[in-house]
Amino acid sequence: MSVVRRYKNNPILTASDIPYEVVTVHNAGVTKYNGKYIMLFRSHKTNGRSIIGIAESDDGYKFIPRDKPFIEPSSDGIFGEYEEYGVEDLRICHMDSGEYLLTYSAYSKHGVRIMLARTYDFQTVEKIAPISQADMRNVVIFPEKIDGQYVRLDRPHSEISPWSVWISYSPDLVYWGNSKIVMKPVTYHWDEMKIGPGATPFKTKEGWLNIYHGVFPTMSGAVYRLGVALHKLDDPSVILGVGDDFILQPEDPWELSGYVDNVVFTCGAVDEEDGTVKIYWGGSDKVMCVGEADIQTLVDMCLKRGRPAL
Ligand code: BMA
Repeated sequence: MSVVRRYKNNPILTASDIPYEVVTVHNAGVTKYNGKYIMLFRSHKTNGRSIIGIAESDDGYKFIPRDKPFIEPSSDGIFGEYEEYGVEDLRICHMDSGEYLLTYSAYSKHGVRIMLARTYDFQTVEKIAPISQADMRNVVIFPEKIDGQYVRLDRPHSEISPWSVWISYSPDLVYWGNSKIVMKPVTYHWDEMKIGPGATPFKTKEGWLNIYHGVFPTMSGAVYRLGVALHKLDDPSVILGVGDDFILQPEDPWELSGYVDNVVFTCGAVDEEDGTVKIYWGGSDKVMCVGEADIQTLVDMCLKRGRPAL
């Protein structure tokens, strides 16, 4: 049986469900709020630039979109300057203090960087600050402070090393530093070209589970798959193991072909009390899908059939 059990009615949300004009629905952050599942999804508009929409669900499968987008590029100030080309791939971090932190990629003529926003109720959103310089994507924040510091995984671009996962720390969410590399792709492996943080990490008894994406180059383009890594609870810069095998690859027709072919890409997962996790992924940068995995199986992949992180 495959590690991730796909939901039988995938895809769960597509452009035709959205009450304003968009051509894709994908790469969504997902969390629980007030007993409901909230999805903050990316959509390409007909000009090719992206915005973030919002949808709600009682069961984590059937999502109802609201009639207006949730985050759009600002038109002035620092956000206007750096969000002109669009906002993409948002992650939601439910801090144990109650707030929901949102990190997303902002594109502009200056490159791509990460923005931080916050909401308490998914009605209003406050954009807080840019939290990286250019060439950074895929930032996920850990849902608890560790040793008094906020902790995040990020993914800088490098011409020398394949794109890898780093960790950074902050006292206030705005200024980040003490960065170091925690995980690299493995040559001639399913993730050899580049890796990046995916869903916001969640806590298990054995460690923080990080569902990440890895990319393999082929003659017909890149293939995006998902894998797992386990970070030490009290020091997430230590990786206890990286699963050697991918947990999900493009197989369904809407994962093999769409806006960008051969892509499964996650920005969100919800761990449930029954020991399963709902993993949400964009199929071919065009539709939203969901599947379920047993958390212990994912942990065992890291600890028993793992590879070193570096
Ligand atoms: C990455 C990001 C993702 C996208 C993926 C596949 O570089 O742009 O948003 O899903 O490529 O196209």
